[in-house]
Amino acid sequence: MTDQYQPRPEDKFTFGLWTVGSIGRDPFGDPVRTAPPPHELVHLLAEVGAYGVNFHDNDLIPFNASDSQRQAILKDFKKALSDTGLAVPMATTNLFSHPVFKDGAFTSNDPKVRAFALQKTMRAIDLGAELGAKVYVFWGGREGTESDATKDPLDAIHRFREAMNFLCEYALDNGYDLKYALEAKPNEPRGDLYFPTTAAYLSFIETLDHPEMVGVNPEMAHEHMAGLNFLHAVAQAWEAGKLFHIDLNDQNYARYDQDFRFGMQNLKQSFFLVKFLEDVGYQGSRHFDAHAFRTEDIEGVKDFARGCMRNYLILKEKACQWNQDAEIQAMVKELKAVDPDLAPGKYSQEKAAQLKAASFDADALAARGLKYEYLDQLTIDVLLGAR
Ligand code: GCO
Ligand code: MN
Ligand code: MN
Repeated sequence: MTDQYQPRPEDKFTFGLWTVGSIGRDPFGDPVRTAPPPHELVHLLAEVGAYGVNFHDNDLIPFNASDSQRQAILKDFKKALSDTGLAVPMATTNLFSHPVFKDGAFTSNDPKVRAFALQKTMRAIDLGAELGAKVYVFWGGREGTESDATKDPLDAIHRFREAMNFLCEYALDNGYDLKYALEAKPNEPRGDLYFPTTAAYLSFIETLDHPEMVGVNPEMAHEHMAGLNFLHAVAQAWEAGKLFHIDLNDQNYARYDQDFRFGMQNLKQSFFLVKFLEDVGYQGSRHFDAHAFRTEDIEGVKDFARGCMRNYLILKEKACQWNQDAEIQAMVKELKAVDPDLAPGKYSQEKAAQLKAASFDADALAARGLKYEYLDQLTIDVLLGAR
């Protein structure tokens, strides 16, 4: 499809090696595709028009790779990056695949496992920094429990804090220009994961030694798994100056992490999300943490990747249309109306007394129709191309 919805580098569209490299394994079935090596995935991403590629340490360098294997892989990967011009904006650690992490990494009950997780993460941070990553994501895939008989939740919080404080100092000590982004998920693969929502991380971050270095990486599917409104989580992160990264994908509510193509399922939520990111001027990566259906071959993987970016760009255009629609904007303006006489503003005894003495006709206020049905329908008309 060649039209105005072609991705450009300034759109900052990124994919993980693990996303376009997904081999379609699920708990019930074997792989349906073979993953091309990382340097070929870089070329695939360049072909579909992405701006950048992100990775877990072991997406690039297998867990047991020898030094010479590591050197060879890195050489090919760096060549692919320079041949295509793709950036590496983000990197992360795989702290969930190896069975050693079966009871968690930073929160494991075993001090040896916790130490190993720190070692693995420091090495992965070195790798990310070497390749130019500016954001480092922490998704605690195994940081949780099946039974609370097995771990004290306070210990888990303390251990996680100790690890994050240690790793902040590590980045500072090495002069890395790196920010950390914490990614919440309510469950899966553990029965319950600690810090289940973006909001949980936002409050935790303030308890760290270097809160300025640490923000969040909210994922659409994760908040939807918890039945929450993703836009509201993103808005809270943004307002706190903590939206360092974002994982875009899609899925139905109340399911496992389906990782569908962005924009394919919940059009309206996706629309308001894109509109928000564009309206506030979010400058970070638009990272698609999703993968192609299990029915697809490598061409289908490209269709999937193109579709994520295309849907974002179509929704961005719709957001523009919504912002320029005279009727919609007149209504929005009215909703944002302020009355300086009634705004509580900063507290003073005088202001409090004045407010307490004011008279309100609550029944008359309540009787007004707010026209939200109409405004929402205008939105649907824009979205469905009927306007
Ligand atoms: C998941 C997560 C991961 C993380 C990734 C980056 O549900 O599997 O979303 O894909 O985003 O590990 O940290
Ligand atoms: Mn996920
Ligand atoms: Mn994710």
